[in-house]
Amino acid sequence: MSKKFFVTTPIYYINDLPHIGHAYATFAADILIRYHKLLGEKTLLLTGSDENSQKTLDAAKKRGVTVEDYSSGMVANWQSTWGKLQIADGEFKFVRTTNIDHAKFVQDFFQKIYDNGYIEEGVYEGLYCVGHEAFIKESDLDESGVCPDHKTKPQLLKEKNYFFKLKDFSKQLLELYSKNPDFILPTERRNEVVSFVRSGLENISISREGSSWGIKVPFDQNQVIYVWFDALLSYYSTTSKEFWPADVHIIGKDILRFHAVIWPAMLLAAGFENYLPKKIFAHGFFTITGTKISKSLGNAIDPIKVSEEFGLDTLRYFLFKELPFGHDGDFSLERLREIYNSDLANGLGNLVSRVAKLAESLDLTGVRENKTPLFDSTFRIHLDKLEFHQALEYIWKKIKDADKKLESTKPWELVKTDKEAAAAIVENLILQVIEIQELLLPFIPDTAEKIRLQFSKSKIKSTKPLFPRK
Ligand code: ME8
Repeated sequence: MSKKFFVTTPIYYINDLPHIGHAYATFAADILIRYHKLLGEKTLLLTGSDENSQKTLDAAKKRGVTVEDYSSGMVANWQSTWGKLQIADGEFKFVRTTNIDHAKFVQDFFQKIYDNGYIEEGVYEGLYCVGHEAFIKESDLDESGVCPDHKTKPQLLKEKNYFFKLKDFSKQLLELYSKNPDFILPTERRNEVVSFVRSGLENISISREGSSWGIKVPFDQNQVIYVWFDALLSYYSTTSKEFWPADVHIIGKDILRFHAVIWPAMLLAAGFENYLPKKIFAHGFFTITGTKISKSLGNAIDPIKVSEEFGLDTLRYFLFKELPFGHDGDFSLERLREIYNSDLANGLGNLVSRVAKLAESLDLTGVRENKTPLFDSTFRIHLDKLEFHQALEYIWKKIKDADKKLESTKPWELVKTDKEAAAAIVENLILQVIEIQELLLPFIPDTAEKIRLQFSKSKIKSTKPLFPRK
């Protein structure tokens, strides 16, 4: 039986259209899927829509449509975005939290935790931020009393709620982190979580009173299940058990505590200790000239527009080259153009076109089947740790090495005196190009496929540049 690989993206809110930040997390999952698929594994990429949120209701109201119409229209937009961005070659699973099977799974899970004694009744008195869909503290607000991320005043609640006994899991969580040093990556994020749990957990409210929107608590029709409890379960609610546990949850650093603290505690409480995820990777945030990306600020960048202008592979390359995965930084089209010209047009594109031209002039045959094993150990280590930036640097070092070899051996001059020696050099360069092409497959699949086709023909021919200078 082949190994399986299951990766998830966040299950996104649908109060707006996808922007470059959502595409970033989803491309990361896609890179892993393509990589594991090439290793011969059975793969699953799960993404979806987190619909049982107050945000969905508010967005529908603002547009004056029913929440059902709003949601189905928005979901169609998100699905078509992932299709246009060729996520997992179109073979991904999209879960909707309004799906009936999902709701049933969530209710059963809630009941199981209740039966296991980890849910108790209580009164929640405090603040709630709809932007975060989270219970927050006074100390989380800025000086003017608003949520610093959403610039909104939190709701003041006093209501009967069901509480999850998160505190009971402190010891097991700390053991989990210490036994599995790569459970939370990058390491700085892991350290943050460890000190958060060490500083003492509190039990958390996992229901809301009197709301009509959401999944009902199975034994109390007056309460709906807290949207995060519901959303986290979407990783498993409609996926086949053969894929459990998740190999990697890709998330942004904004939602780390939900994933690294609450989610494993929920699984432990339900007796799902065998299904604890293997890895949680919290990536960083893109800003636009230093400001948070948001529709309300009018600075959200549409990934489809950028990919139409510069090419999908350019966008994919840029996002993972520009920032080490896990760091924050700015997204700028100027930088994208710079990197396009330096790395793709002058780097990769130029090497491929020079080698193809030389091969054509020497009448060389392409490589039908590469004998070397796919992906060397350095590359594998980088991808296994989601070190995308380092993996790309590793590939671009190979491009530079091949360039240097071209420059130092000058086969275009050698051919005048020793055609055989020139052909031997170019044949070697063809093998180097093929090796580079294979390493590129998870990152820039269309380009890699074009190179493969060009260099596997019985007669290698030069073609138009892969990346014309812009
Ligand atoms: O939090 N830069 O959904 P969400 C990089 N529904 N990544 C960004 C980004 C940016 N500027 N903006 C958003 C939710 N992201 C919940 C998740 S999971 C069970 C429930 C990415 O629509 C990043 O991955 O607010 C972040 O964590 C995610 O979008 C948040 O998406």
